[in-house]
Amino acid sequence: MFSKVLIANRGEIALRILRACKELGIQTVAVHSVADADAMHVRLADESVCIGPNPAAQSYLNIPAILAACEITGADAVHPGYGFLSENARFARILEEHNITFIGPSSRHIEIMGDKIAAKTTAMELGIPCVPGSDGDVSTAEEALAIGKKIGYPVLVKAASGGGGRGMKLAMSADEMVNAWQTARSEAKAAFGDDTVYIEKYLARPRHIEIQVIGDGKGHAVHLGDRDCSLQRRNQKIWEEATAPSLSDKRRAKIGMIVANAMKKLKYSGAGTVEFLYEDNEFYFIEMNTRLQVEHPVTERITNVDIVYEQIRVAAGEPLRLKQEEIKFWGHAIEIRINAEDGRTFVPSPGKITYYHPAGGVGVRVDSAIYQGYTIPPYYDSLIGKLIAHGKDRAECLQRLRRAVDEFIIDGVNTTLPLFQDLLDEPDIRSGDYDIHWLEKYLERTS
Ligand code: MV4
Repeated sequence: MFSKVLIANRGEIALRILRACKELGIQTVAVHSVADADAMHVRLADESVCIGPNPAAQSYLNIPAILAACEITGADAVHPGYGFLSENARFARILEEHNITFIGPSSRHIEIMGDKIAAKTTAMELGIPCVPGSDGDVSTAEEALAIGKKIGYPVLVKAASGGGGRGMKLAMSADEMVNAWQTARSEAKAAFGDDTVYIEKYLARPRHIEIQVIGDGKGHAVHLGDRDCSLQRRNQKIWEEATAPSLSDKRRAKIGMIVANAMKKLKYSGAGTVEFLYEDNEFYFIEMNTRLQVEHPVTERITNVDIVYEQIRVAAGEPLRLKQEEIKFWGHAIEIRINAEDGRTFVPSPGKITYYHPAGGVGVRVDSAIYQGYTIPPYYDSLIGKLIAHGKDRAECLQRLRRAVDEFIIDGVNTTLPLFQDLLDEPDIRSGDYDIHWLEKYLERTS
């Protein structure tokens, strides 16, 4: 096992990782920007190193500064959390070369999944169902038209270096194809320095369902079930639940096994998420995230698996203790994201927290690194906490979530908590009947 882990992140996820390290008896190093000197993860870590000024590019993304912090403190592993350097294959490779363990998959797997064409080709080879589309990149307008004719419109032109919704163009018919293809290419070139694009059949009203996996890099892997993350706005999820409300146990078990078997074949190491669009009872692979995700707690609640603890153990070369047949799914969990933002306009609201009273009680978990008197800096993501409710079924989970949202108090900044009070009254939310476009339509309808 590692003796000292450096946590290359901030906020609630830095604290989440710190907690797992403490339970494993591992010393912790926090790194922070100037503005984060008073942050909770810095206070609770055994050691801390200031790695640079406030902009993330000069601190949390500053690879030389983080390497120097490893050297100064003698850390033997780095946990990247999510965002920042968590899916940076170059960072993983540099650590590998310095004999510091990157707590995550191999740089090779990060690289494959970062290239959306390579990811899709790999998924297909591993027997994962994919959206019908081009066989790799589409480099001429003639090819684009031929694919449109073959798979039928509407189609989406996607950037190979994109992901997370960036760099996509819709073509409703052949008339729009050449323009969509050309625009997607030039936008991809400008955004990612790579004009490689591919084409897929456009799914009009899918749900976003993802499968959590963990592997040991030696051919053992398990799935930890599914999450529905369809409630999102501009590719920012706000509400995630496990298990997915629309899925029968039979379909759930089937896709879980397909993904677990694929991860075994790939010899995947660490935690990962395979993302699907789900429409008319069919799954279509879109991307794989090679990191721990914001919404991992809903899976932890229904499986009783501490994902971060297991992630650290497999990174240290310990065998995966989990056996698929021993993983049981109990009840239902919902996570809501508390952002320091206006709940309607989503305008960020940094500033000082003048009063803080988190929810608690049966079936409630709060992951947050804020405290009364803390000043939320304006430089980073506005996620300040996650409220996770759990119950024997979705109805009990919703009841506890409503009770917990009502009792949560954060004063001094605007938060998304009032939005969730409204959402919990919506019939579609109560019945679980929503797709990836539901929230944007709701916000328009109620503005
Ligand atoms: C799609 C799609 C419809 N059809 N692909 C957006 C994020 C990126 N991960 C993939 N995305 C989509 N790909 C096909 N063939 C619709 C989306 C999409 C979306 C997907 C998941 C969650 C939210 C979304 C919001 C808008 C569009």
